[in-house]
Amino acid sequence: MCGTCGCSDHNHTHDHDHSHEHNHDHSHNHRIDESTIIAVEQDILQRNNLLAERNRGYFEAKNIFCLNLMSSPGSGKTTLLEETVRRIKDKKAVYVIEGDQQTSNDADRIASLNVPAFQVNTGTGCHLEADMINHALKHLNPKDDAIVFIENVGNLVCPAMFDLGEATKVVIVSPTEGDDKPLKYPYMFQEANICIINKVDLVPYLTTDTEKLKENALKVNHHLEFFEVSAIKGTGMDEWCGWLLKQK
Ligand SMILES: Nc1nc2c(ncn2[C@@H]2O[C@H](COP(=O)(O)OP(=O)(O)O)[C@@H](O)[C@H]2O)c(=O)[nH]1
Ligand SMILES: [Mg+2]
Repeated sequence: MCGTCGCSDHNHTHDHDHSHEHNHDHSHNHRIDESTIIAVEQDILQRNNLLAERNRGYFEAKNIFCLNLMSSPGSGKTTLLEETVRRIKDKKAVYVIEGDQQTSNDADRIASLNVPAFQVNTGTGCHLEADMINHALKHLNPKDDAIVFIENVGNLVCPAMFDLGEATKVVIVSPTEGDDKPLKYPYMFQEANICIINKVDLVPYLTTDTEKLKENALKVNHHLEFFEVSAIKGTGMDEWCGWLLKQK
């Protein structure tokens, strides 16, 4: 997990006032006990969980429905969000928190729809954490009864391990990725409540079996609820948006 890939080294670019002075011994001949690594990972996750509970309390007090959208890069999270926002923004106050390692491209795409959007750049980090959401919420200051969408950093692994205080985790997968991804990356599918299969317009051109994809996802999480959509063509968007608006 993250302790291995190093992404838990916070390097995100929101303003904070702690010192960045390091005093590491960079020699490579020391050995780190495995239990030390586990303890550090547990500390990071425990701290994150505490902050996530604070976010959850904030959402509950304001009757805000918050969703955390996760997928590999390019599955269509931002396109799906754009189309969703277009369809529901006159019925519901909508806010979007965008996570990416670099650039404000996605927040700019959402903001051009006249919806408040806040970009978090994680630098080398490969997932969002609860403190980044807390920071974004202070900027966005969402109204009561709103929907807050979080687009996580494109990654099918690490985001699954970090609770952000959301009510619902959504995994998005597209048929271009093949039908075996739920088996190869089970944690993401285990953690999710909803699975959106996006880009169904491409199915006729691919060998991916959508039914097999769903079967594999249900093998790791039999509670998953599915939506099959094409964010580009609009297929399935009525069902998805109808479900969203019924949540609160
Ligand atoms: N054919 C097709 N392409 C899509 C669909 N949704 C997104 N895309 C394309 O997939 C690419 C990545 O989309 P983007 O929304 O940026 O993905 P993200 O990285 O998950 O946010 C873009 O070229 C989109 O136009 C879809 O429903 N059908
Ligand atoms: Mg995106």
